[in-house]
Amino acid sequence: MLYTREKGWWKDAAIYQIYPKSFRDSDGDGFGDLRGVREKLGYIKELGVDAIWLCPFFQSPQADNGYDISDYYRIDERFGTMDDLRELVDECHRLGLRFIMDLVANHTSDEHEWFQKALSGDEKYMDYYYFRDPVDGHEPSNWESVFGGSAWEYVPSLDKYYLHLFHVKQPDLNWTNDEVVRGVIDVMKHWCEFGVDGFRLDAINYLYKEPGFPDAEPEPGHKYAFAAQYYANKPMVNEYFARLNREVFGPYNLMTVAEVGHMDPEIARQYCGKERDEVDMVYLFDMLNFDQEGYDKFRPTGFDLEKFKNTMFYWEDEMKEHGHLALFLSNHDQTRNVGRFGDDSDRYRYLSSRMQACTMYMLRGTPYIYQGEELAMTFLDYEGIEDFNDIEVMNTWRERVVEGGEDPSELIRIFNTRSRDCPRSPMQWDGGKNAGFTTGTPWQKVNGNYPGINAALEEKDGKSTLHFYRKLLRVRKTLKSVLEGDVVPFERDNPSCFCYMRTCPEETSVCVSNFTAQERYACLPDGVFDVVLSNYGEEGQVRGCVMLRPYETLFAVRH
Ligand code: TEU
Repeated sequence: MLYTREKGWWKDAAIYQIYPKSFRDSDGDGFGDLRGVREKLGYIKELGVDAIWLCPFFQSPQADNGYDISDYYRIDERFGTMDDLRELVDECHRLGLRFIMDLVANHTSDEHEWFQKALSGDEKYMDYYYFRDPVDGHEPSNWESVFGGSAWEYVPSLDKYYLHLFHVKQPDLNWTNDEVVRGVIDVMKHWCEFGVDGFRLDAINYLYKEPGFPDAEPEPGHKYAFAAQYYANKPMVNEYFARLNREVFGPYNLMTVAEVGHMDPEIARQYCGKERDEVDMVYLFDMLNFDQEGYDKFRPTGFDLEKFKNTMFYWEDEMKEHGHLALFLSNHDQTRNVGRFGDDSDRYRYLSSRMQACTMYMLRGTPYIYQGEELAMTFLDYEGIEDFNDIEVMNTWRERVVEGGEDPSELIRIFNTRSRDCPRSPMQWDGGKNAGFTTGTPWQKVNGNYPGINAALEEKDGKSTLHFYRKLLRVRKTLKSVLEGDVVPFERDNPSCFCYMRTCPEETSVCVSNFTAQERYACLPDGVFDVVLSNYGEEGQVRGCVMLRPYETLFAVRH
């Protein structure tokens, strides 16, 4: 059964993000799969979301957990079969859930047929990627890969280097070659015909690289340089978006969310502005990186409410006339939020997670809830480097511990709280073996706290984070001010509270959240407000200056 793709459905939708490898394993091989996702669709539907976004499940050597695709037309057998996907998509549609696919078009796997042909010296396919001659026996430029080290890899048999902004096994595609663009368009059309309802476009603002790959300025003492100014958001990206829109997104009436980093608002407005036909919304992947030194997540600086407020209010304001933001607290690249922006101790985990959800998801935009966030899943408890998997962790360990001599236990602590492995630990379904994720040996270790933190327990406890998320998503849909209204900050200088109004001609609502473990006051705008959401179970009306208990949040509508 095909679902009618209705234009603009995403405007008041909420989306659930699934990392299939860690979600639910149906066949005991330790690896989450498509059938596992299908088993849990009832749970997802009940949460109150409108769509699911699945991270990549295509054939892949898994060097970057599926973001390195070797065949865009095949399902990796660890995830299941084409029939499993058919059943999953059909079942989503039966339940009224849309299906969003992750499209990785900036690079392929080095095991993709195109790259294999390029490696064999076939010039046609060499031009599908960026192969360049050595310069004075070295890399063609000093660009650094996102995961550390040079972004160029030498191929002795060709005496050339190729560009990989990410993993060495993720060569960048050459989008200035029209055959590449047509190849990607074919892939997209294939999946549109299959019945997907939208694309999350991975690292999509990196598609065009400055010709000549000019050297960038390295940090003092560093060999390679962060060169985003030469590959992020080049004007050609607008043209690629416009073409994809003309040929695919428009004709198939797809929802599109562009994962983009290093953004300024003017560019964000170009990508998803109302009068342009490019993409529907932007997912600013580095939006929450205000608690670290620059782009280095492993040099945390601590949570700073002022910076958090400034970031959110700034983007809301910049995008208010044109554009649509993705709202998120965590994802498969960003650590668990409850301890990051609050307190994940037994005492405050519930209060803090629910307060963060209310603060973020009642803003203007589309909520993206990442698996396990609705259970207030926490940081990891791994003891040694052997428990970790991610490439970023491995590179950082080599640089800072093996070569740099830093304290290994301190780095393990940082990895437990900041790494990409953190949100990728298996979903905690119940208190049984491996948290109900698998009957086999999980590909990544389950967090030891699962007997006390899992979906079954959350289900039983009416005051749980899970129940709060369900209520929040329900309430959100009923309020015009939340779906359409402006975001108007108040108590801007309050060092402990995050407060804003949502206003539209018909209605005014307020969100007040205390981000500290102490009692704090916040003064509401004029009027009497009916409480519609509260993490302390508050009911009734509020007015004037309210005393907020530790991590208390209130969402209320003017009477
Ligand atoms: O990420 C794009 C990106 O540049 C960042 O999210 C970056 O990988 C991350 O901050 C590093 O800590 C996307 C995917 O979300 C990510 O999982 C992939 O590794 C990456 O693209 C390559 O496909």
